[in-house]
Amino acid sequence: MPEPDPPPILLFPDPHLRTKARPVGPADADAVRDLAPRMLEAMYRAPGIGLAAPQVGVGLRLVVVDLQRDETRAPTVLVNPEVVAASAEAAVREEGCLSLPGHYADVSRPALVKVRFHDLSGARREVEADGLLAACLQHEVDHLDGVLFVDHLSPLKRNMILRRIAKERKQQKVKE
Ligand code: GNR
Ligand code: NI
Repeated sequence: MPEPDPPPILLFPDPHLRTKARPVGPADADAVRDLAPRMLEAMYRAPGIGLAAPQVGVGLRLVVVDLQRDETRAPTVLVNPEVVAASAEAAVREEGCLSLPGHYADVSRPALVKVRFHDLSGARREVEADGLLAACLQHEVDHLDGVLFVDHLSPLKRNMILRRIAKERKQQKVKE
């Protein structure tokens, strides 16, 4: 199959990243079938392990993930994903985001989550995740609600990153 055209990934502070996405409905079937492979392509090229539709400017509750490290691909498309259970125990892991490239911070989240979603064929699915997948799925569902990983940091750490981004943007403008 030819590789589909990947949409550009929007960068903070694009307002799409702060907009709550709406559930995918039956009328969105064609749009989702077109968009999901293109989101996967954008994610692989970045490269990243997950991508949410708001990151490409689409306000739908649609996520793609693939944690596979070698060249064998194991894509998962999650339509209307929901975290339906989360452990009391938390885990801390370093996160980054394709919409805040080059910025990383330790984020604390529930260590285990159960995520319910629909696949591309409409079948209801559920995944129990721990480790990196648990963090990634929570990070992606956050995107659907306009939440970024920096929102989970202390104000001090968050402002450090946001100030660095503001400075980079200023430098970028000087160069243009
Ligand atoms: O590529 C990504 N890596 C990552 C690492 C730790 C926790 C979450 C992630 S998701 C991120 C891609 C991205 O920005 N998805 O929205
Ligand atoms: Ni992200």
